Amino acid sequence: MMNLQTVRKYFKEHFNGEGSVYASPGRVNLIGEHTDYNGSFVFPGAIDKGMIAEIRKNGTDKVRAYAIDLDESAEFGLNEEDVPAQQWAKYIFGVCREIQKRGGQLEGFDTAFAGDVPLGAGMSSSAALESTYAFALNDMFNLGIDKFELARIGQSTEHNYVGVKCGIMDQFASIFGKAGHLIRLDTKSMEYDYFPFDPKGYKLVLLDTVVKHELASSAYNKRRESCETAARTIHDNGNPEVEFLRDATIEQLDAVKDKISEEDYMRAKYVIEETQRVYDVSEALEKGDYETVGDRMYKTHDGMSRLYEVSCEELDFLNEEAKKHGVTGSRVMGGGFGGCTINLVKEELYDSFIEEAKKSFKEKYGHEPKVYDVVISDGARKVE
Ligand code: GAF
Repeated sequence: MMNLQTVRKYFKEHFNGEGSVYASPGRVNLIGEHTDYNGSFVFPGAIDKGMIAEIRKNGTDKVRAYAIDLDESAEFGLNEEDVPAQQWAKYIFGVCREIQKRGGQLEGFDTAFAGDVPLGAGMSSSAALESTYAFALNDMFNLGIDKFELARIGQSTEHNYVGVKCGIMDQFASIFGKAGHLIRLDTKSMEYDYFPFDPKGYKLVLLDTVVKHELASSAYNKRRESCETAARTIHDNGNPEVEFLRDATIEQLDAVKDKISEEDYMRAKYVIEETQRVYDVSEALEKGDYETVGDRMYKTHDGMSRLYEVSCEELDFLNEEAKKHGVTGSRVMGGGFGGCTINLVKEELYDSFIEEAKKSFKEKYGHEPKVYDVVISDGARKVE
């Protein structure tokens, strides 16, 4: 439903007249999961699904927002105490506040928005929303904020107004995305490069369990704390160079095993291994070696399931189905606790795999998984 006409129609109905229209996408991530708050690498790409918003200054000091998909309105001021009640409006409010904290001068505006990124599917609908407004307000109020800071504004919104201590991957991909390219981002130095991604003979497809387990954000924050505890302990025990887990080796982790909890150890082990897998995948992609890419995807799934414990029964089931069917690579994508698997499938296997996965998933869970073909697309932009 990322549809210009729809947004124009509802904006007109609610606010009369026309504003400017902006859009930002969700993302996929080939490999490098839960590495972005550990100073490590990620491999995301923006997708052809996202959020679209029409927006126009209204000459007041209030924001009037309409969420088309929910048929809900919100009105709020721009001061810290003006937090709106609706969860979706907190994202827009948070972006405004983070811009203001950085010295950006804002005034009231009217806005209507809609999206076609499935909510809770691990494709980053929230980053798409944040990036849409960060990009739009920067443009509309001529704030001159650079793209890195726009991504950080979205991330700080999550930290300070949503309560998820996320890394930078999702907002970065949504702002910096480029059609046909994955982004290899080093989250420690913030250096990045665009990696052409056109795996001849393969398809990248998402299977959405349509399951979202509760408490995902507190479980996410807890994992981040475990990683920080492990990195700090390694640092404090004779390894001053270790700032993030990305800098640590398994040997260094093993040396402090009795100083941290079993849980923190498992989390840290996963991150250190995942960091190595991202290096392996970078190299494999340069050579067009998709068998290695796929192998590491399966290993990531295994690590996310057993060590990081962010998978769930439904995701493990889809992963097993992929394996059974000879799919090249498959794993849970994004934060976990439900959502999608990302699958690298040989073209000739595609139809039979999708058919089988749908059938067996439905037999077990009573509903089919949703299927999304991945189209790697451009990042945040002004539509008109
Ligand atoms: C979520 C977060 F928002 C990202 O920053 C990232 O940590 C991801 O989970 C896991 O890789 O999408």
